[in-house]
Amino acid sequence: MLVNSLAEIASVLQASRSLLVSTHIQPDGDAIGSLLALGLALESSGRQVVMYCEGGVPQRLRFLVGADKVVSTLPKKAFDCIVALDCADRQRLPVSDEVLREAVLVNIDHHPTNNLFGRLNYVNAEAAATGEIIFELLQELGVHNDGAVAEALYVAISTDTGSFKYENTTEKTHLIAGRLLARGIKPGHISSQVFDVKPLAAVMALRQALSTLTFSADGKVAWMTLTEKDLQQAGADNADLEGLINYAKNIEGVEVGLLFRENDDGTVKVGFRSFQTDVAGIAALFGGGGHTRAAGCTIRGSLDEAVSRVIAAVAEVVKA
Ligand SMILES: [Mn+2]
Repeated sequence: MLVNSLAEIASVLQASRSLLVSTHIQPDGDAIGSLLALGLALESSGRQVVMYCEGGVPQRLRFLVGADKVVSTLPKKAFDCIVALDCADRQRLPVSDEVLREAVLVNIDHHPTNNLFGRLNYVNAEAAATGEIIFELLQELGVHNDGAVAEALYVAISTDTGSFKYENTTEKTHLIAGRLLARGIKPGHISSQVFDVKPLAAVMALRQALSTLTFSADGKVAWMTLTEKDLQQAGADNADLEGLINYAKNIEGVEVGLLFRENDDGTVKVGFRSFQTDVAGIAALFGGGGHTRAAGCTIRGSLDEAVSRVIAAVAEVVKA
């Protein structure tokens, strides 16, 4: 599902003077790491680059060099090229149709459900992270790949592989990580910043979520819920919820873990994690998508409705 080659993508980027590099809403480590790596590298090659991320860079990733250059509102200007990173579909990219119409849209991603919404598309579901693709793209571009870029790519790859623990981790993942370490980055320092130190709000949200932990009768499905009010009381935002879902998935005997998060706009965001079950297929029933063992969807309706509809669908698949 690659469609275009990295060489074709590189030549479009090289031909562009003014670029917008962006990533998905509610960005994770891969989103921000890929954004910074490509943005900084293109900037160092003399191009005008705007790095844009709706809501800005999450607090725990602000230690990365270049994080202060990422804008959270889009400047009113035209771009030759817009690069969407780690976005499975057009809706995940926070850029209006009007802005997109003027530019060449390049879609670089690793989600198998990517619907090739760009004018050029490079989608490699074998890549553990979009950051792996960016590593190869930078080689293709032949741009200077310094310590800041290496650190951003290391964050991208280590977060999407859960510190090289998930099934998506390949020999290539480690080879790329090795090349990044060769540039002198400090993995212990990066890991403690990214994975270990938790904001108080995240721990308070976890305490609340665990108090809602519920199981299916056979014990194979576990889920937690968080209301908008819970999050307000914890002082938590979306970034504080990253990884929280694993507390449901990682319980002995559980096959699918879920987190239901009530939004203030009458929708519920549902996260799915599994050991083997294809949860992307289940999420797709509700208009969502993602990876086989990590997926999500957003459902209109109350929290209780979302829980009963989704758990029924999950139980159906897990039973089979
Ligand atoms: Mn990713």
